[in-house]
Amino acid sequence: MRLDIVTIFPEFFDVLDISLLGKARTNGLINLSVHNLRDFAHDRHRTVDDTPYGGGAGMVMKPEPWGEAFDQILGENTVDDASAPVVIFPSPAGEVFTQAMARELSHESQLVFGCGRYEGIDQRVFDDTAQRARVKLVSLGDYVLNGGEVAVMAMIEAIGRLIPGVVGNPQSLVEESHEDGLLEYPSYTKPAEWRGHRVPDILLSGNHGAIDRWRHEQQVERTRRVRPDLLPDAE
Ligand code: 6GU
Repeated sequence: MRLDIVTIFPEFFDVLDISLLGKARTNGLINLSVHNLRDFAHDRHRTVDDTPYGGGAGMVMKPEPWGEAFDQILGENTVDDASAPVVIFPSPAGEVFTQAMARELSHESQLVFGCGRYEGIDQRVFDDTAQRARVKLVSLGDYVLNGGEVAVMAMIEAIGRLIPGVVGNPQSLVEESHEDGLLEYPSYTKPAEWRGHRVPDILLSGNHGAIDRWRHEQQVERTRRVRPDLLPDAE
């Protein structure tokens, strides 16, 4: 998968050199480029923002540097092309990011992330980009971050680990929170007793049918307690 990130803080993404995603890059499973938006601003101060038309607080990101950055990254694509790249703008005003969205996006061949700062990006950037790519505004949840960088990091980690070969044991992708719509069951390892806390006997029983049922009950109980919104009304 090809990933492009446009940001005024390229150093933010240096950590993608390490861990599982770093290995996926070395193996060629992920081809990641980080672009500095200021490289597409041509005045002496490499200005990327300006005051809002109509007044109001804060600054708005100027359209021209974004346009040039996407010209370079997207090339000749048009949006009629079903294989047109997906351009994601992290925004608290976007559609909420979910495991289902991460899985859909993990099948794409190219994702481009545009990290906004200040009070936002000039609306015409979204309109213009939508002529050449499938544009999505995506939010992590109902709270406000200073900019899109941390959100993009989270999305790339969630999407990247679903690309075949990135996570060593594919079974670990199946047995985890959200993949089956439930939170995951509690896990234990040795020793069987620690500081007076015992591992539940059932896990030491060797009865795998009973263990599977116990784990499912734990999932349902935990989901009902912490995230009842995830359960269908029937449960
Ligand atoms: Cl994706 N961006 C920003 N700036 N704030 C957010 C967010 C995204 N998701 C939640 N808050």
